[in-house]
Amino acid sequence: MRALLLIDIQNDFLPGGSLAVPGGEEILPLVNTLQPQYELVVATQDWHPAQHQSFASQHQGSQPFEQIDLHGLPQTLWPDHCVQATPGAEFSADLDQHRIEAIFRKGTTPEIDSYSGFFDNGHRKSTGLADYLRGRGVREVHLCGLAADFCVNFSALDALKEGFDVVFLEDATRAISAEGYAQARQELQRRGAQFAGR
Ligand code: VGL
Ligand code: ZN
Repeated sequence: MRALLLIDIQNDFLPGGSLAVPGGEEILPLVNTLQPQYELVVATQDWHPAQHQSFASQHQGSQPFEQIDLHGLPQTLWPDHCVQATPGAEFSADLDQHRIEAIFRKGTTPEIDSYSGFFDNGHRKSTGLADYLRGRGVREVHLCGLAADFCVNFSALDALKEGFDVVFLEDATRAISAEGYAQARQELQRRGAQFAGR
């Protein structure tokens, strides 16, 4: 059984959003075409409290995209994005949502970021996604969405660690940084992810 994971296809990661991923909107037609090819479609949603400590606005004198140490973990500081119950946190109106059976929210704890849809960045708290997928009989996870070098990448890494076969749908994702994605891709390949669509 195969599942399609739609990672963070939210307004703030799309044109006009506060953390727009270059070309992010280009994936939407393909993502919508792909969905009926899967028995199960699941989405993740970045869902931060307004005071989330991954936001540069919460650190005096810091700018977005700076690197800091946050409670012992390396952290990129971001513009405020995907704040709970704001329009930026909503899924794109151009995303077909009718086949999404479950939505896993992440990034809700103010002190720790959560790129992966499975665990926070410290691997302390599970979202329950892996158990949900196993409960549904899923063996193979295909990933698409935003951003290739952050949330799609870390979700794919955790899916591999959880023992799923992983396919990274390259045409249906876009990266914040091309160099960051090139590095992430090598590591994913080394760990056994497959790449489809390029
Ligand atoms: C993401 C940075 C911060 C993502 C989420 O969805 O890739 N990136 N929060
Ligand atoms: Zn975030």
